[in-house]
Amino acid sequence: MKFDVLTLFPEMFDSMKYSIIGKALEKKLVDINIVNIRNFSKDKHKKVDDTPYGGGAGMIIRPDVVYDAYLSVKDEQAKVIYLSPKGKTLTQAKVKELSKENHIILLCGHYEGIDQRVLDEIVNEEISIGDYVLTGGELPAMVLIDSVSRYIEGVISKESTEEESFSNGLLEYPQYTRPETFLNKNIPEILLSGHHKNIKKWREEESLKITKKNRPDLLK
Ligand code: 4GM
Repeated sequence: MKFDVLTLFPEMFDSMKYSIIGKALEKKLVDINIVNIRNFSKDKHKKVDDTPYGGGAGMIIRPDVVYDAYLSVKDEQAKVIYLSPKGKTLTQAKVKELSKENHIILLCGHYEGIDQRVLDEIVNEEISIGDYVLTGGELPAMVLIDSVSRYIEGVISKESTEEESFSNGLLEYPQYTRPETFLNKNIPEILLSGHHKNIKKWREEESLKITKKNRPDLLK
């Protein structure tokens, strides 16, 4: 899977060289190409934004600069995603669907916004990672890359995506490891029984309990 990221803050993506995504990059299972939108400014001061037509606060990123950045990575087969609080909410089902793509181009905007004409021209999907506003689309782009990459063969084990929250529409059951007693608390006795059918039943009940408590909306 290839990701191109169009951003004004390329250094923010340095953090993706760590942990599981870092390993996936080393193994060439995913490729992340960061494109600095500012490199496409024709202005001698490398300016990329200007004041909004019609007035109002803040600055708007110019469409020509974003378009030239896009042309540098353009591919008719690629899906172009704009990360914005106005987008459709990212869900695990959507993440799974996106993992089937070969090439995704992510456009990171700012609170100041991007001229609508270039968005109308190049964006296939507007996606939000949740109902809150951030200073930029970079963290949402990293959230999308991380969540999608987990479904790419070889990044994590198949079993890891099979028994996790949302995989069966419910939140995950609690997990325990050694020591058997911690701060005077024992682990649930059933987990020591070796009775796999009863353990499975207990885990399903615990899943339902935590989902009812924290996310009753998932049960509707
Ligand atoms: C406004 C318009 C995405 C703000 C476009 C981006 C939250 C999300 C921004 C933008 C963002 C989200 C930048 N904040 N909920 N801020 O996915 O790119």
